Amino acid sequence: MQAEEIRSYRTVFISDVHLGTRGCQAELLLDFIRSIECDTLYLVGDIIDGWKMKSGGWYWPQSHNDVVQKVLRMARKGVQVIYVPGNHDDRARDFCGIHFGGVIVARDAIHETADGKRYLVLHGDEFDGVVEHAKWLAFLGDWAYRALLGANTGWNLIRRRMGFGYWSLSAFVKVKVKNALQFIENFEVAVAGEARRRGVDGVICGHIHHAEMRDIDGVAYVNDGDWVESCTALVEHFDGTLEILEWAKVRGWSMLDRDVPDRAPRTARPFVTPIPEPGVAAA
Ligand SMILES: [Mn+2]
Repeated sequence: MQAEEIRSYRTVFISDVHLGTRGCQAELLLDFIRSIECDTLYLVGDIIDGWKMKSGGWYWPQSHNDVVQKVLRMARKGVQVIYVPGNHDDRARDFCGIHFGGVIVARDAIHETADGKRYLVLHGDEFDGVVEHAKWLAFLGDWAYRALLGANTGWNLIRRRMGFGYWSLSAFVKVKVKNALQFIENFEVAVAGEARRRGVDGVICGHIHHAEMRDIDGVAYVNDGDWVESCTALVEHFDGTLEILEWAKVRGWSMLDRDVPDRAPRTARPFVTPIPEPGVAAA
């Protein structure tokens, strides 16, 4: 195997992976996981999509298995893995307080950075009054937003030339986009408010598939994004600095490019990891 640069971080946060769905960018996530090492890994919810499992649309290729295997291996090798379940993997919330395979399950957590800042870590669906909005948001990337606004302008130009009034797509798109943006704003303010209430410096969450790092009235609001479309992770450097990594951008890959290098082992392995034999070095 080629020697490759491994990026070292104090802490890595990922969420909204949605394993078990076709939308999950498992190959990119595997590439990310193989390219990093960290002391602590937070899984900030919606890692496995139990909703899809129930509704029958379950999709579980080798790469999804590999993600689970890789994370469990990290835990075995001494990485502190903290799993904060989300609303799509809410069954795991029954296991809060339990350790399995080196993974700690918790309803939420307080993370202290190297420079002494304290962050509340939670998935965020608690602050999502209307879950439907979040589902629709998952499909709204920046490109979609721009495309919709562009379509809106063009649409009305055509309508005007044809003698129709200003209506329809315009209003629809604008209200939808405005609702979506308003939803993000409301969500961010609500989550930041919870951090303020708990007396911490900031909050780290996921859920709305929208990576962000900003100050909201003196509280740091940080969202690690998702691995369905934006493929983002939040990393903490050893000096405590937080950074959002857009992995496809880091790699210089287009999200439309299907030729993502696939270095996943081809042999199928069991979903549940057996107890490792002593003396066998994990690759
Ligand atoms: Mn969620």
